[in-house]
Amino acid sequence: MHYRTLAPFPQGFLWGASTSAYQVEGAWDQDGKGPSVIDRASFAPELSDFTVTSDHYHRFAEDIALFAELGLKTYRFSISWSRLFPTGDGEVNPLGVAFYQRLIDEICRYGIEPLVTLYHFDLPWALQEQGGWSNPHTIAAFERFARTAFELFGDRVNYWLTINEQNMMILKGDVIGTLPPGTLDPEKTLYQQNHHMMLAQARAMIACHAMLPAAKIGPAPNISCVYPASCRPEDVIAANNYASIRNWLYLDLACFGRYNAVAWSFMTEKGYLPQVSAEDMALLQAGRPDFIAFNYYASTTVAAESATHTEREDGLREVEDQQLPGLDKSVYIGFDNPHLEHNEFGWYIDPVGFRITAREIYERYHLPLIITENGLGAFDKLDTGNKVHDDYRIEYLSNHIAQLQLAITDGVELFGYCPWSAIDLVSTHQGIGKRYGFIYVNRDEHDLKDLARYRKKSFFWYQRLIATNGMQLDTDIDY
Ligand code: BGP
Repeated sequence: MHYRTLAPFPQGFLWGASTSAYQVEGAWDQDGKGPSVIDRASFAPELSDFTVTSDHYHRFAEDIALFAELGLKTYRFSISWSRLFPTGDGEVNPLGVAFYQRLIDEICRYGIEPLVTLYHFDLPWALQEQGGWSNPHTIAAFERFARTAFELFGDRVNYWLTINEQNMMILKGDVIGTLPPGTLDPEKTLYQQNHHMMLAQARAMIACHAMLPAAKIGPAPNISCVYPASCRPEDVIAANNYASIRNWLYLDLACFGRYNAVAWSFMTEKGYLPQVSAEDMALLQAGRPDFIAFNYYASTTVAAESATHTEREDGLREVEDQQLPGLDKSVYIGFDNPHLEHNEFGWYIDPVGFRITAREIYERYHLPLIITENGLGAFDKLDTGNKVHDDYRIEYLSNHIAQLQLAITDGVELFGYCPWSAIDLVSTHQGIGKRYGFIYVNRDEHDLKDLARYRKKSFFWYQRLIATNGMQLDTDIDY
């Protein structure tokens, strides 16, 4: 459908940017912070660890001033659970509380709306040692953590996110999740963990509504549209299966309080069914989100399980795609999408898929949407004069935002956009060399240099875009 006129971005649209605690704060063991699963994980030795990252813990005032200069209307960040509760559910750490009080005050001082993720991958290690999300005790610990955050910060924080990318933690449980290495029956364990996280999320949403009636809360999964590799009906079924298992299982539980039928059949068939009680289902029914936040980086393409060849007679090619987590080749096979290009890390670049994803989610749940991650990871180069000419990032963002405007014109109720990331930070698996930020942090994988902050070209481009409420999308800008 071609529109003669596009709907503008709504007044008060929350132009923002995102980070997460373990990727940006550093100070991993300072001022009473307990270790998290991230601090205990092992990463490739040639890549940076998460001990210092961007040192935001010590430099947050300088960073927030830069975010204000950028013109951010909202800033999405996460609270480190083990900074607030070093052992997950014991004593509150007063220095951890003080840090987030100062951070939130600073954000609000500039009139920026804080958007807080409660839990972004960094489960306290003490809870992990007791079984992590396999142990139902973690549900109660999460509720306590959430209630404490609502009590401490709810006077200034109006928007809350429960759990970042719960679906990725389940689908890639061995890589970013809380699955101990060597777990027997990993999928069954993960789907039980998923059920517990869902209950924890429901409890947090109920608590938020009771404690902060004016605040809004929602989940933040990673959602991507799933294309069939061809118009073969079997490929369409495969795409449908994958969408249910990758996307709708999580959002149906959060928004409808029930299990997705196809995902349930998949778990039954595979022997992955979690233990679910009638009380659990009543709780899931009672906890409802006010909005849906989602992260989008790329689309995915799958073919039917019957395609046993890596190269099919129709010329389509199987791929091992990083964006295709939870790959179960007996249900769907990841295929190349010949219509799309990749970034330097092999992720498909698909702005139209962004529009499709927003439309699909909105049509399915009819809740307001906000994007909490979208962006381009690249090996940025610091040029003379401390400049970073990241035109590729500007192009990526401009193309994606243009599709968001189309989605708004399609009728999608969208109230904010927070690209990843506000400032350079350490990538979940690929070190500091894979950069996403509008602000360059002067360090390498192991050489911390001076950690100085430099505005990239994309900084000025996004600043202008925000100032025009999304009107000036063209990519030319003096730098
Ligand atoms: C999302 C995570 C972020 C961030 C981002 C980019 O899955 O929520 O924390 O890491 O992906 O991924 P990466 O750092 O692997 O490039």
